[in-house]
Amino acid sequence: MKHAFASTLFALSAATADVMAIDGISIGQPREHRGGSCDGQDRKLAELHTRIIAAEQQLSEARKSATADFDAWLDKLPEGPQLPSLDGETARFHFDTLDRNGTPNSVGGNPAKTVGTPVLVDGKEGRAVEFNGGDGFTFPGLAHFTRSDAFSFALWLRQARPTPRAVVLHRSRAHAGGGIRGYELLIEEGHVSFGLHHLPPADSLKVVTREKVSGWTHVAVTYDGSSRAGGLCIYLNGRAAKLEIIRDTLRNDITCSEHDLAIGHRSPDAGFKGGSADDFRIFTRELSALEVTVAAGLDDYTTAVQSIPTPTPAQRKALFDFYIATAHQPSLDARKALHAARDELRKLAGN
Ligand SMILES: [Ca+2]
Repeated sequence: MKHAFASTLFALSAATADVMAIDGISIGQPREHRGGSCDGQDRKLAELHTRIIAAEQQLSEARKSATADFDAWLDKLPEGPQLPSLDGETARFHFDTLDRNGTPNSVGGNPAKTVGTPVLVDGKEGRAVEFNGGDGFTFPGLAHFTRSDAFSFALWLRQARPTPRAVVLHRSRAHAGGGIRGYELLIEEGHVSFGLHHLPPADSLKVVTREKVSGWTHVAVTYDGSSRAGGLCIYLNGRAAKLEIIRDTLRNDITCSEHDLAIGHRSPDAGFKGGSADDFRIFTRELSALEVTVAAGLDDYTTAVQSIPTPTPAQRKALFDFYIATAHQPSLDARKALHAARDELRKLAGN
């Protein structure tokens, strides 16, 4: 599902490109002098693009060379598997208790802060929170992601009824018509969408599920930090959803220093009126598909481990992707280097 944009970038070296508008800056065209050397900045930009391409190739090579290590890792997995801990989890909200100040974060970080008067109702697991469209929570200090950061969100959702638009989760500066910058999870006529926006529609990426949701649904969003729609996945009840790409033109940053991550509401906008949420989790990495099934309460991991030494091809691929995402050190190192290069480019672009 990943876009192979490395070859495109590689073909457009700084020496040959007339105009290259990727990551918010153009290569090879005159730019305003800002007190430094334009040539020097162009050179630095070209170097970073080359570094990104090399880091992507390194990550790909690491994956290709992992088979023997993977087989050794499989042999060491214990029988009678324990569910894996999901690394990189910075927050988890069960919404089982609520007071005027907020609700606790069970992994020990910042609690959620109550906005308005959300109420607790029977949930997917214990209690859940129900919103009136103008209330919910904010999450101070959490999920301050840039477009270079990999991240994942997972939560149970239940909408009261399909509406044209319901803002479920967002960290953004304003609503869509007011100069939005940030990220957002919406339900639109029953379809789940996720967007990363600098200024839509020209500078934005957004995907939406072809499938509609109803009743309690486990929704997970994973993102790889590539600034490409192909780096976003939405899972419904633990399964990757077929997505329609609405936009794939994000070139500048999505950070929004003014507001906290929020659930249930955005003003002025259509909040998640009558909707409920349970077991909201935030991760600072891209979960693998097998990890998403764990978050969704499915038994895929257990059955895959029990299938060893004769897993089906699908089980072997799921275990391999999980291994690459969590345990294969060359892949972990390559992913870290790729993030560093992408983030340096983002900062050079001034956003
Ligand atoms: Ca709960």
